[in-house]
Amino acid sequence: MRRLTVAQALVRFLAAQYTERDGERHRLIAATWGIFGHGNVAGVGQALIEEDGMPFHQGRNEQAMVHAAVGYARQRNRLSAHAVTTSIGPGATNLVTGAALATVNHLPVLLLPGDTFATRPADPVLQQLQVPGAGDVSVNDCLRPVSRSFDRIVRPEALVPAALEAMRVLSDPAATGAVTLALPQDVQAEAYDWPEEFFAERTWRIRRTRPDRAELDAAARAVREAARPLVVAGGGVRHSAAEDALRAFAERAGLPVATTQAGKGALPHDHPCEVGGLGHTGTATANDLARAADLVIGVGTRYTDFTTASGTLFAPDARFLNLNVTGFDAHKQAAPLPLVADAREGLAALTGALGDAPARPVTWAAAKAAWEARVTAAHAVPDEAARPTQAQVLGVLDTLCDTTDILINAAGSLPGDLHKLWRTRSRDQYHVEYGYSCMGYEIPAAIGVLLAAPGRPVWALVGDGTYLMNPTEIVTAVQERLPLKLVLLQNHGYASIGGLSEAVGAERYGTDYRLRAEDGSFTGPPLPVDLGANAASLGMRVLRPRTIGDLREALADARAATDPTCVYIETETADSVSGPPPAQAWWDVPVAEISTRPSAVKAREEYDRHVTARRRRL
Ligand SMILES: Cc1ncc(C[n+]2csc(CCOP(=O)(O)OP(=O)(O)O)c2C)c(N)n1
Ligand SMILES: [Mg+2]
Repeated sequence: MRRLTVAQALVRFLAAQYTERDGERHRLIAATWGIFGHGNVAGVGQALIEEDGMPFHQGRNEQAMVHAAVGYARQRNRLSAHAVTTSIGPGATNLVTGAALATVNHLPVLLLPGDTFATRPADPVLQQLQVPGAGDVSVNDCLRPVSRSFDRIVRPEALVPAALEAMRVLSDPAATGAVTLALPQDVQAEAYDWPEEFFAERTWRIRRTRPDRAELDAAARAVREAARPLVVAGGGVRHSAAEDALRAFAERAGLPVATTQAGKGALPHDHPCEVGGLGHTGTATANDLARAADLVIGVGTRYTDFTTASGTLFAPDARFLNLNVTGFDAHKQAAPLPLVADAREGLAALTGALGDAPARPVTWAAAKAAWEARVTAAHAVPDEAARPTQAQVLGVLDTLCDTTDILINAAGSLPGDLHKLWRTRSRDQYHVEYGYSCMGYEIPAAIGVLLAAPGRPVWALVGDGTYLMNPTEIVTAVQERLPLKLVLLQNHGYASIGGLSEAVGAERYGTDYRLRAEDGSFTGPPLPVDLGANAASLGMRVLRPRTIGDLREALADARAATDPTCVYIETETADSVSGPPPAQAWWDVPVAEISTRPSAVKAREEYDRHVTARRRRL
């Protein structure tokens, strides 16, 4: 028996948990992020001092700490994760967005919010929200729907099964996401006699599920018989480290491989089988192949609306073969051919089951080259003295990056531009969080990636709107001496949603950052903000290029820098010549069915035309 508080026992337990996959062992919970308040300072906070085996990082905002943990877990292919401790009340509810992001993206993070007293000596205590008629509910219940697993430790001994179950979920490839253990403030500090074996080292094997024989036979037959198959590679390829297996499968069968945002980089951009992004933000090459495909082979994809062009991309009679570690995703698109397995195991088994069928010839080389020419055109710089468009910023970055660089982004117009234009050189270079597309993910996630991949150039690409939503983790990068590279693109508001607003007849309403004008509208001059000065005030070195020529120097300087460096640049509005190629497939954003405004009436006519192409698969 060992006498410890609940918080001390939990931290000791977490420091002894490991994962194992492919013969390699990793810490399951490699570090803990925290912001202390009365709900965790004397419990988990005190316990962290006593535990040498648990590194600690100090965050500025609870949501951002979860983003940092998620960035870390993705970079570590889910073999290792972080915990996040918060106080109760606002500290705990600030976790909700981060938890949802983790769960949507199937990325493990352990959340340890403080909770109101289990013993209820004084109701309410500071920051307690009481629900009349439901005395057992606290604000932490907001975390239930966004967590893969939720438990509240109202008695010390309940920690033992709850902690073990939390580790099981975190390390299960089919179940993982945010896992919450809510820790009432009084229980955290309570002492208990723990069985010694609770603290023994435990290794959680990350399962590589093999396919079912009958599912595999049916899948292999479909691949052999298909006339125009297309592979859709999603984030599951990355999580499973299935890139080599995917390459072998694609080469062996002669298959084009299109990618989702989470799957981009599964093959390097110049591999003959790689046909680029798929769907609304995808390439013409991939989308044309998708429209013609008779068999869609989804590998580790959730088939979001961006991937399927809101149900309009694939032919009505296309068949779907879905290789996925979860039955839920394997049965998407009313799939007649689910293949429930780990991506790497499933791809290897499929390759082995192809028999001696010859590889199909590559028929898409000309289309791939044509798209490549469009990328080159979008990057082209006719005048070094001009202000760059966003695509030209990406073009300059493209000339500087090698296989070691990692790009992080999540929202705005950048995910679309990157999906269409970025030439991904290595399997972990493209880190775009588009499952939750959460503004403000970029800077904290970059910190998590830097912790997971020290020495690599890590770029957070951030729009001005995104920056304003969550810049404060810059201070954490400074504190941790991490060479964060922040590219801050100033275009005075929401270029992405502004463009979308115009397309759906909403007239860019409320999307530009402008002063309120005499008539009450936001049509005055751009807001007099200096985001570069803001980043500098938080401790970053800030470079302020104005022209494309300056930008080249600034980005090269930032890339070589060993201190946190921001490149703050005002971008030029792109037109149809200087911008990235337009969308090659639809995205469903419903338009007002009736309106007094001609722009909305016109947009609705357009919308109705598209809607007729939508196909529900039953
Ligand atoms: C937390 C959050 N709130 C709102 C949105 C909806 N949204 C998507 S893009 C965007 C604007 C992004 O602006 P900025 O970062 O300046 O990028 P730009 O569109 O100018 O490229 C908004 C509000 C979101 N994705 N995330
Ligand atoms: Mg902007």
